[in-house]
Amino acid sequence: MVNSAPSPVASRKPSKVEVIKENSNFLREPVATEILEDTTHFSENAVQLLKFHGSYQQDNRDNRTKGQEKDYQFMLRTKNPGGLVPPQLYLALDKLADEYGNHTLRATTRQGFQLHGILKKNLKTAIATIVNNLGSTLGACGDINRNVMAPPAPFKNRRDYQYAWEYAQNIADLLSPQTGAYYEIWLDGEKAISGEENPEVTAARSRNGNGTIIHDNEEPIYGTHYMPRKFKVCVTVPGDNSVDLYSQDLTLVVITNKKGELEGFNIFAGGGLGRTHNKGETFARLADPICYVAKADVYDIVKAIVATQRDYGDRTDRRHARLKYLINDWGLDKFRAQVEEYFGKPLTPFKSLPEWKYQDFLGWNEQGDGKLFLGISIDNGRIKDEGAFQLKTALREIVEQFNLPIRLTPHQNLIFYDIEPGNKETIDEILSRHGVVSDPGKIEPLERYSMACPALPTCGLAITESERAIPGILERIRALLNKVGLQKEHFVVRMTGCPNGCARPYMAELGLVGSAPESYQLWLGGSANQTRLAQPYVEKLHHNDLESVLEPIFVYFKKSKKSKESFGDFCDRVGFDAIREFSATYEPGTFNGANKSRHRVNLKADIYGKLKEVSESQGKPMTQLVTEALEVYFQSLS
Ligand code: SRM
Ligand code: SF4
Repeated sequence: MVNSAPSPVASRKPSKVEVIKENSNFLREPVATEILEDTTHFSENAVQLLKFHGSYQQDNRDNRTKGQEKDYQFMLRTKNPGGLVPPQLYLALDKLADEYGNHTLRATTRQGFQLHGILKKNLKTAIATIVNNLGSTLGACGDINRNVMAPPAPFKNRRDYQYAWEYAQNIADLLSPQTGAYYEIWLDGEKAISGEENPEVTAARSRNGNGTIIHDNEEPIYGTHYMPRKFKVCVTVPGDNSVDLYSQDLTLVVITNKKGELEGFNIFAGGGLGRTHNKGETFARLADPICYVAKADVYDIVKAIVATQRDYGDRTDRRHARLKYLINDWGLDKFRAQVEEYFGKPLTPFKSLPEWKYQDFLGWNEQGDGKLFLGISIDNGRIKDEGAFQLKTALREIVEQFNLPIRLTPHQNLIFYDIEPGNKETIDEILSRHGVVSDPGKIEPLERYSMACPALPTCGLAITESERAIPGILERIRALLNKVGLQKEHFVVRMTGCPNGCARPYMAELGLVGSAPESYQLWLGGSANQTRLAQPYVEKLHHNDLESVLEPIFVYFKKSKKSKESFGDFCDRVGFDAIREFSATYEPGTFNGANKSRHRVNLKADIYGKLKEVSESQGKPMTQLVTEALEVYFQSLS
């Protein structure tokens, strides 16, 4: 049985990864042995454990050749609570990317950095360099609490923001693995010099609240088996949804009193996006409001929710192991009752909150203490030099010259802060000399609000392209919007190479989710402030069919949208039946109301019925389907 508490699934066989964790001596073996071997890659068991240390074994899928060993390389992911990256760490990562990586850095959707392309023989040096420069990769991946997110805007005159960063850091510390494995393996046993942990956190870690702690264990909060699956936390302030709060396992919202002092937190739980195509039992889910807690109880409620998932989460089926499935299976009442048991007292009701807003904080802004911050857009998080566009060099030059701290944003962008106003001009000059735009008004808004995951060639789970495909896709969407007369329109587009949802496509107004080579599931109807789930509109949209499927939808939107209604809100309001109906009878090219000359042919009722059915399921106009079918037929005649 896993841990001490009874689990409803404990009688079923634990998954393979549970056994690997159990036999690992708290994340040590077989990584500790295999890192010393002169090989290009790790064994399957070590690969699973390596994730807890912040690294994935990958191969460059562009270089796969039948019969030859894979081109093995490693991805390293940093953990930066609230996206905070000190200048020293940034410069170290920039150098590591050139010395051992693929010359790029990638800002992630959870406010971390990834390095790609590191060889096994350089992995230890790379991790040690990160730790010695105030960073860490411990727990960036694996069945454990991941990077804790917080709003990136460095407002110095907003106490609520200060609390969000403070508690993001403290919760990250509370849930940090306690095993010595990381330092033994990567730093030859030397504990890193890191910031002092808040004594309240240290006390909370060992305080037993009705079974939240596993006694006499190297990991008092996690136990020998760690979590059943990844666990994701964010802390935000009322109104600021820059963190995509509904997609997290656990969200804390800072609640202050009239004087701006911290009183407590609203708690949401059970969000998550990963799913698998054609497996209806897997799904994206929004987090539910759970309760309010006073600030003195915040660590105990975090521990109570972690313990509930630790002890009752499914350890037999990894596709059903996230907290969202436990809450979905149990219902909120049972979940709250179990949390209460670990918490030791009744949960108090959630406090009302204002509407959520999504902001990216790009461009120059006052930070509230006389200094400035600058949000810089990074296309899909990829920091690189390419031709006249020298983003990587520009960022390095700015950090070297001004020693500026950074906050990574949950939208794969970056914010420099604590900037003396007198340095604004020089920073703008450095950026423009390297072809980087600092004025967000000059960025194509579709690009500004879009995200794509890395997918090919590094991600082993990618079904199709994402990061490399999205620039072309956005250009085509813009051209189509212009063509139908929606030049000023823009919305949130997010793309992933598979259904795992790393760029959170299910929260987008238009989501493209890899479903087959060169094909995507099309999701529509999310909201601009990321508070509503989109729904799947087409299962397999070949990218060549993008225009024919989207044109009728955009035309319908243009004709029937309410004033100021966004694209996602429109799709959600009118519903897919209406969109399909409109698309099926839509005549391509008639968006200006022009009455194009038509040629009518009669079809038998059953053929017409089938045509309509296919048109609706594929999202393509009937005229187009008939044209395509006849083209094939005529070709066969010639
Ligand atoms: Fe992710 C797995 C990249 C955020 C859901 N994710 C992966 C792996 C490690 C592929 C693998 O397992 O072999 C990807 C590495 C690709 C590469 O080559 O670098 C990967 N995920 C990313 C990043 C880098 C995407 C990005 O564009 O930035 C993000 C890193 C965040 C970080 O710094 O920690 C990233 N992944 C997310 C998010 C969004 C979020 O956390 O806010 C999600 C959806 C939210 C969620 O977890 O529900 C997400 N990633 C997944 C899943 C599906 C999990 C599930 O519950 O089903 C997998 C696959 C898995 O865990 O089995 C996955
Ligand atoms: Fe890979 Fe899929 Fe995540 Fe994209 S969404 S990075 S393809 S796991």
